[in-house]
Amino acid sequence: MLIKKPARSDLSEAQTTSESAYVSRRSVIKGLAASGVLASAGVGEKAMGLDLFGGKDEAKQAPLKPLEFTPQKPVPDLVLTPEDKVGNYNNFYEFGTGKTDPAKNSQGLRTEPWTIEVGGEVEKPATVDVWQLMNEIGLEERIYRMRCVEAWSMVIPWVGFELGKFLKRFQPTSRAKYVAFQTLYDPEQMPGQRNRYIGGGVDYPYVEGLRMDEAMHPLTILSVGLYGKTLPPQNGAPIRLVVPWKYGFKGIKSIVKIKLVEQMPPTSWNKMLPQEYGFYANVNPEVDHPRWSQASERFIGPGGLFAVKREPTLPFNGYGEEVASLYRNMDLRKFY
Ligand SMILES: Nc1nc2c(c(=O)[nH]1)N[C@H]1C(S)=C(S)[C@@H](COP(=O)(O)O)O[C@H]1N2
Ligand SMILES: [Mo]
Repeated sequence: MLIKKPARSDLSEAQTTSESAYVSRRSVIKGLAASGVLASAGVGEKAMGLDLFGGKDEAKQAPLKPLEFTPQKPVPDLVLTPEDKVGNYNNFYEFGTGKTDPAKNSQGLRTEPWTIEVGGEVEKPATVDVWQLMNEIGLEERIYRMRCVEAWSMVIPWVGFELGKFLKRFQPTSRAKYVAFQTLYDPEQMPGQRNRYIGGGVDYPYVEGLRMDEAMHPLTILSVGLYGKTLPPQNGAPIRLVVPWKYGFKGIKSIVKIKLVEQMPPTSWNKMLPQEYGFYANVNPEVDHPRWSQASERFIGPGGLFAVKREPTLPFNGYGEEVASLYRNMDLRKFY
């Protein structure tokens, strides 16, 4: 897989140290998990107040469990976004529209038990227990760039499995042309679903969709963890979609329903502002958002506020070699 490597000269010592520190801690965690030393919960990562984004309101992080997974081959030059930033700079409007709101407001989300209902154009519809699935499906690490449509980006070490492998279990019929996803609808737990102001005016439940070939592409994953542990609630616990060549809003969180369908399904941001957010939402530096340029992005990496770097945005977020062929005959200005 193609991961954008910053030039050597762009790397500060702090950045490279942070990457290697993660790798060694990860193997420790894996070792402990394998030897059964860690029961569950709070692997020493506690609440992360993030001075960069307003550290006064420290969120008490819900306990996370270590996961067993196949690590991705190390990419020496890759700069990861530190874990505390991945967990304290979020979009999850069900918990508020401020970047630190999800970390503050989602820690009580009940993620166990959790099931996903898979249906529609499949021979074998079923409801899947997500925690059971995590134990048997075989998890792998995927270090992906993530580019939000708001022109900021991160590099996140996800843990998950290919959506395509998962969908095959249900035997899609020949009529399945698209996949529709739905987030939990539970106004009691999600303040943004009780109050339009808190929820940013989104029509809940949050819904997303992919074309069948996009869903079956090996880069597309369902993620159940990051940095070696189960997903923090603010990142979409216990299971969310990750499509690295598309804008972040395609990565729907806390999924409860997956339906294979014949027609292109409605998607939340497209319903709200169709002239700004398309169904495809492929990262494209040449097609600007009506209100801002998409030519570059702020990379949220290690270091303080002034270490945030502006970098050029890459077509398909750097994954063009793998995915450009999916859109061979399409006008990407029209199908944004
Ligand atoms: N249910 C739901 N999923 C969502 C969102 C949301 O508001 N609700 N925001 C999206 C947006 S705009 C982005 S950029 C990513 C952010 O994922 P992260 O917070 O894990 O980085 O989640 C996406 N998934
Ligand atoms: Mo986003």
